This record gives sequence, structure tokens and C-alpha cells, in this order.
Amino acid sequence: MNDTLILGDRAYSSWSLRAWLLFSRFGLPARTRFVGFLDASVAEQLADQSPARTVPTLLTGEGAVIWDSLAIAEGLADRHPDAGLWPGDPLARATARSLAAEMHSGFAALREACPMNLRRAYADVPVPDAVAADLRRIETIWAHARAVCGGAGPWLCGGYSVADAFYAPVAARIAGYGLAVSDAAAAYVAAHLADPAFRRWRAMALVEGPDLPWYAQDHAAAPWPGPAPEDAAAADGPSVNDACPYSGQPVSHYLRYRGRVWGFCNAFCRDKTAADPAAWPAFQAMVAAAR
Ligand SMILES: N[C@@H](CCC(=O)N[C@@H](CS)C(=O)NCC(=O)O)C(=O)O
Repeated sequence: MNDTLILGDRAYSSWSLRAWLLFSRFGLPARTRFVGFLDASVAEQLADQSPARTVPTLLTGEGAVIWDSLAIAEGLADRHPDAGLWPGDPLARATARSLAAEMHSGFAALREACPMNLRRAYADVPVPDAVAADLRRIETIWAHARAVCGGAGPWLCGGYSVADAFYAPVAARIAGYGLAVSDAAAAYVAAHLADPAFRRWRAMALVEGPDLPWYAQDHAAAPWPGPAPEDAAAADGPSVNDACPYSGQPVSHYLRYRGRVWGFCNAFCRDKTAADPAAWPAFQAMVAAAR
């Protein structure tokens, strides 16, 4: 379909994460282009794509500019009707749409007090009443969705849907700021932290892009509450493999993992893998095949 998805800094851009998850989770191809929040205003960096002025923005192969995350979700669902972005069942679909719409327009207190930062986690974070009210509302609507259409898996409306992509950054905030929620909500947060697509985005966020000073918080530091990554570290070659597991290009950068050295075509491919080796299916398939 020749789509280009324009995104912001991975560690901080919660709306970008939502749109990227839609492509990644539903196996939809797109080129990615990034704006840097330190470089200039997002609007200036998108001047060639007016009227877009925020990320994510999707440039479709058909020539449309879609400059809003919910419109991107609806556009993808229209153009990929068999991909399952929204649940097939009408009741579950209506519930998922309500959830995504409320996220898109709501939870201002939580978003203001706890901006997403995938590079940090905090303890003893004070919770103003307005943030507590947002959390209770989130628990209520998550519990409702799980009760009416949750099914056997961990997601809100049956299989992973747009609703889950929209709440992934909320889960990251609850986890990163150590916010107390019900056991059921905590289980849903944990499902996001363990989700390989979410972990791939976070692994890339950890290794690329500047720390933005205006997101710094005074809270005490805490360990990231998601699954601990396996050990892996930059190493010298040669490697078991000659071709990068992602690009197929000749290897030039190396990583020691499970006692062997693996090669990649550039530093970013190596470093994103080192940040969370289990999250990368192509790398894991290569390791498994080399046994
Ligand atoms: N309603 C938009 C919000 C997008 C948004 O606010 N994106 C932020 C980054 S997470 C942005 O581009 N901010 C730059 C600005 O507002 O100038 C959506 O759903 O996509």
C-alpha cells in the first residue's frame, strides 16, 4: 500500500506509539519517518505535509494525509477490512470504539501529571485527586470491557484491537509512575508490558533519541516493572551469522547473547536487539535455527 507513517520520539510520543502499534500488531507495512522533538516544532517539521502539524501522521499510498491517531485507526480499518483492527462482533466493536474514543478525548489529568517516558520508572509518585479520578474511570471502563467482551485472553475486547493500542501508553504511564490500580487493571497493564510489539518499540526508545529535559521528573527512581530483558552486550566479531537478521545485509556490528556472537548490519539493529533480545522474532528465529 506504500504508506509512510511519520512519528515522534519513541520514548515520549504516546500518540506515535498508538499508531505504530496498529501497523506492527496487525502486520501492516509502512515506511517510517521521524521528527525530533528537540529539532524544531513538529508543525515546522511537517510543513511539507500541511495541514498535518502533529505526529502521528499517515501519508497513504493513495495520497491522503491523515493527521490524527483515531482517524489513522479508522482509515486502516477501512483499507484493511480483514486485518481485524476492530473486533468482528458488533457488541465488542461498539465497546472497543467507545474505549478508544474516550482515550482519545479524555484522561487529561493523568496525561498532564504523568507524561509517558519509556526510559524511566518512578516510585512514591504523589497522586492528585484528579489523577486518582482518571484511574478509577480507567478501571471502570476496562472492567466493563473485560466483562462484556474480554474473552479468554488478556485484551479488552477479545483479541488485540485498536482499543488496546490506544491504552498501551496508559498502561506505560500506570507502570512507569507506579500508580496503584485494581488487580484486574494491573494484569492488563502487565499484558502490555509483556507484549512483544510494545517491547520492540520500547527497546528502540531506549537506544535512540535524546533525553528531553522538559520530561524530567523529581520522583524517586524505580526499576522498569516489565519483564527483565535477557543479558546481551556489544562484542567483537566474527559472528555466527553473516547476514543481518533484519535486513539481510552483511554484518558489521556484533552482540554477545547466550554465549555466542551475533552480527547486525548497523549499530541500531544491534542495540535495539541488545535492549530486549526476546522481543525480536527475526533474531530469535536466527538463534533457534543456529542451534
Ligand atoms: N489528537 C492527535 C494528538 C497528536 C499529538 O498531540 N501529538 C504530539 C506528540 S505525542 C505532537 O505532535 N505534539 C506536537 C505539537 O503539538 O506541537 C492524535 O490523536 O494524533
